[in-house]
Amino acid sequence: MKMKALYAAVVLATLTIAAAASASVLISSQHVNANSCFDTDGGDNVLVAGSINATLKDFSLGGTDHCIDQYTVGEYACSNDVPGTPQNYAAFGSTDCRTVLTNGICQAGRCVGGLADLTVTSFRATSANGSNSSNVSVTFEVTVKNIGINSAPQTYTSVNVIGGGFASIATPGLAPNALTTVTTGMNLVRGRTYNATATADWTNLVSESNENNNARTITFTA
Ligand SMILES: [Ca+2]
Ligand SMILES: [Ca+2]
Ligand SMILES: [Ca+2]
Repeated sequence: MKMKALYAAVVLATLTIAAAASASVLISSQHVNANSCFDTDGGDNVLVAGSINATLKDFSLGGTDHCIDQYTVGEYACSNDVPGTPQNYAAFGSTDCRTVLTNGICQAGRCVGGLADLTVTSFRATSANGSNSSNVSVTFEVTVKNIGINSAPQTYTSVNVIGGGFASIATPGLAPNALTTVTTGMNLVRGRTYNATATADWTNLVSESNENNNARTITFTA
């Protein structure tokens, strides 16, 4: 059989996708041979990534659910699976996952709910060389990673040096699995040993799936 993409299908405004899990907005639909359409996720089901197969005359049609963008799932369904719709159509529609699940996003062709999770993966203090004064310039490098499944907007990362100082550093928004390194500097007493803690999202701008993994503490000698 020849393969033909369903994307080119004629749009029929009369066909709506509606099922238990969601109500996708119709993008396109295609008449197919009677009772030839099969959907692995049983209909307009945006919580499961499925695919459909059908035939039109001697052509094979098909499509696999996929993410149109970060928030939107593209969902395939057969009218055979959708009560109240014309029979023997294959349809493609979209659903904004934020309307289905709290903090919903599209991931691997389905909607998942979830939150960002910021954590400090590295925290380093480096003293400047070459000065003989009693003070020394110390640079702090903090790597913040989003290990959650949803994006985080811009946040603030703190560096708190006990007996030394405090800094709040603007930290860019991070997609899932993205990381960034931010820096700040302080003048500290040369030769003194300090405890310092770096904390991601210290002003608590972001709701995270784990709020207890945001801080990392080091001991260093300036
Ligand atoms: Ca699906
Ligand atoms: Ca489906
Ligand atoms: Ca966290």
